[in-house]
This record gives sequence, C-alpha cells and structure tokens, in this order.
Amino acid sequence: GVKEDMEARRRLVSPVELKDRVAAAAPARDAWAALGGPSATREDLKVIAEIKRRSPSKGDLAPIEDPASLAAQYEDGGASVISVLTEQRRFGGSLADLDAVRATVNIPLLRKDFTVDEYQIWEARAHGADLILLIVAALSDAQLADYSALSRELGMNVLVETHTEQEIERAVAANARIIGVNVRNLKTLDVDRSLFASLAGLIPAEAVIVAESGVRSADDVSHYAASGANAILVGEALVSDATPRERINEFKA
Ligand code: IGP
Repeated sequence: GVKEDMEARRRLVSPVELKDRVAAAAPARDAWAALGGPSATREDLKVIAEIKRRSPSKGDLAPIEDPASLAAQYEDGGASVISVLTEQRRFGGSLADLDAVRATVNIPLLRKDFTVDEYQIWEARAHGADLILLIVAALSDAQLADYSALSRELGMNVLVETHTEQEIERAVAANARIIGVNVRNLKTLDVDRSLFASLAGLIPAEAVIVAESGVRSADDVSHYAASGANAILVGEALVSDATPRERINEFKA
C-alpha cells in the first residue's frame, strides 16, 4: 500500500538527503493567501483544480500525457491552486507529475496524497508543494498536530479534510485554517453533495472553507457557494473536459 511505496522511496532517498533537498528548494508559496486568506468570501470563489488520472470509484478518468500543459491551462483559466495526486496505486500519479507541474506554473501546489508519515511532508516540500492534505479520519490527534506543525515549519499550509461534525471539531482543535468537507465517503466512495451544506456552517468563519468533490456543473458550484464555500476542489470534471480553461472560467463566474 501507500506505506510500502513510501518505504521503497525512503530506501532510494534517505531522510538526510531529502532534508538537504528541502533546504535547497525555493521557498513555499502562500496557499492560504492564494485562497483568499482572512478575506475569503463566497462572492470570489476560488478554484483548486486537480490533476487526477484515475480514481478508485471511476477507474481511468483521462489519459493525461502532459500534466504540465494541463496545469498551464488550469492556471490560465484562473485556478488559485493546483492539486496533484501523487499516489500511484489508486490514482495513477507520481512525484514526477508534481515536478513537471512545479516547473511550469507559478501558483501554489497541493500535494494530494494520503499523508501517514512525516517523510511524505518533507518529500512534498522537496518537490515544490506548498500545501499538503491531512485527512482527519485517517489520523490521530497527535499526528494531526505533529504533521501540521512540521508543514508550517517548512512554510507550507495544510488542507484538513473532514466528513463529519466530530472531524470538524478535531480540525478546529488542531488550529486548521483551511478546512475541507469532502462529500465523497471514503469507505463507500458515494458522493452526497448535501453533506457540504449540513457541515459548512460548523466551520469557523476565519477558516478558508473548501467544498471537495462532486462538482459537475455551474449549478453544483452555486450550491456549494450558497452553502458557504470559499473554494471548490474539482478533479474529474476538469480532467475529462476538452477545454478545462473555459470550464474553470464558468465555475468562477
Ligand atoms: C476531487 P472530484 O469529484 O471533483 O473528482 O473530486 C477531490 O475532491 C477528490 O479527488 C478527493 C480525494 C480526496 C481523492 C478529495 N479528497 C482524498 C483522494 C483522497
């Protein structure tokens, strides 16, 4: 699984070597500010555009031959952050995708991986990520606190993903400033768009509130925005669109 893959990478690049690479990397970009920071509003909805080849629920989504060119279209269309799935087994991604995107665009990047070890956080930064994903359901409170602290030390922000009221409480207790509600149930993989409206109001207004998953149309976007989203995270609808640049424009309108 994810852990074994990481162990294999750790045998190739030692933690010491990885830390040297982080020290040599350009400083992280401010994803919090890019998402509107303290003045995030639903009127100026931000888009986090995702590069995802495959998903456990839908199988192959799109043959993305050139992630850099897709990223450039996302940036052109007005995306505020680009999310790159680097997990190989379920999503068909890799750190090479993150490198290619980093070399091409200037906006902040989210390394969208299932973070279960500090090594992955160093790795994210070494490969140019500015934001990492922490899934509350998959982590203990101690891990949430430790991983958030390490990310901040490295200059990165954290997108803390939740699915329930209790997970939102845990995210808030961990001082999360960017909090997502993923409407896809990670066990059944079912999408329930109404989950966002029922949970968004529980997130403190100081946080950037992200609606994750299930955006198919401008109607879905309006629904999320009306329920309090400051940003939307969109994958499938963009990777399977022939004109993703125009699509992002439409979502932002
Ligand atoms: C994007 P969609 O339905 O637009 O492709 O969803 C994003 O929310 C989804 O990829 C996602 C995800 C995750 C994937 C959200 N959280 C955690 C893997 C792991």
